[in-house]
Amino acid sequence: MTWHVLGAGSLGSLWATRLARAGLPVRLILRNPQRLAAYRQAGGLTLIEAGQARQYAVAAELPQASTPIHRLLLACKAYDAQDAVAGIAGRLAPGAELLLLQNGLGSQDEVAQALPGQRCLLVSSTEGAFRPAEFQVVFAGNGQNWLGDPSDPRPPTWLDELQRAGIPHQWTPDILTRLWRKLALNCAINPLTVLHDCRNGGLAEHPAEVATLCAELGELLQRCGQPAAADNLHEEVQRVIHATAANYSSMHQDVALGRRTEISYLLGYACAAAQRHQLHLPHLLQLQQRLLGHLQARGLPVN
Ligand code: NAD
Ligand code: KPL
Repeated sequence: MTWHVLGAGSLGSLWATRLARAGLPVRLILRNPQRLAAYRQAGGLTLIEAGQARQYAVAAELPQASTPIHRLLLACKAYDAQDAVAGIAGRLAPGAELLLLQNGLGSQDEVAQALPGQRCLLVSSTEGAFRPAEFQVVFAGNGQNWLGDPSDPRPPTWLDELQRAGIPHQWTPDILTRLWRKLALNCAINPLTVLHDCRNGGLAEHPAEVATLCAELGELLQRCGQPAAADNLHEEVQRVIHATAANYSSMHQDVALGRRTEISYLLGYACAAAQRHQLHLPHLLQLQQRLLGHLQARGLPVN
């Protein structure tokens, strides 16, 4: 069964090269003829791991190719997911499976609603990768990929292929807990690093702000039926701030590079959920307003 990977960005390239390295059939789906021509010119995807670079000539095609898709890794940003899937929906075979790699929450529902009858597996990834150049990826941080399907606890039959490819993974019936927990961590850390213009470790100088946000996020998780995701949230946020002290958060990097953030699927999703539950979380709301103002002032999208 061919793995179609939509999006030759950081994580898409990381997955595609490891699958190809294991001899598994992989095809990249690139956005348009210009990207496809540039990819062919580059000669493949290059994975840089522990300082060693190796190129893999992974096959590539356009969204409108005619072959059916049975298994798709959707590896674009959350704000691109719905449009990206619309571009290949007509190619999905009956019973096709999609792995949704997007951070945050909201995009998964948008995709699933557009594809009734297809199985959407959700992925929460703590691996780290970045692109030093087009069609090159640096494997920057070991982590885990949690996979699950909120509507069906049975694992898919192909997890052994991830094993063969050396892609760390764990099937979990509680994928929503994982996604909510990561969303809460990202809401407690990422916006503050942008507003204080600091590395994650810089938040150790703002303990009261972090504690207040964690308390509100904990309330939100409880109200949204995610008590396990609320467990010891403040302690874990402090642990992550400490463990990743030297790093800039992903949102800080996006803003610094003038790139669109995934705010609508992180803090935006959290604030909308609070509103839906008529839960008053003044500090979270104020954080959202401050962040939106910051993005607007820099000419960046606020969605
Ligand atoms: P990225 O921007 O590096 O890659 C996304 C790719 O998708 C881009 O190449 C883009 O051109 C492509 N794309 C978008 N729309 C497309 C379309 N319609 N057709 C074809 N290609 C399309 O993003 P990333 O860093 O790989 O992140 C993907 C998701 O994974 C995000 O939600 C991110 O938050 C999450 N994530 C990333 C990391 C990381 O270390 N990079 C870690 C954990 C989670
Ligand atoms: O996931 C992160 C990010 O930067 O997006 C961490 C390191 C957990 C900070 O929220």
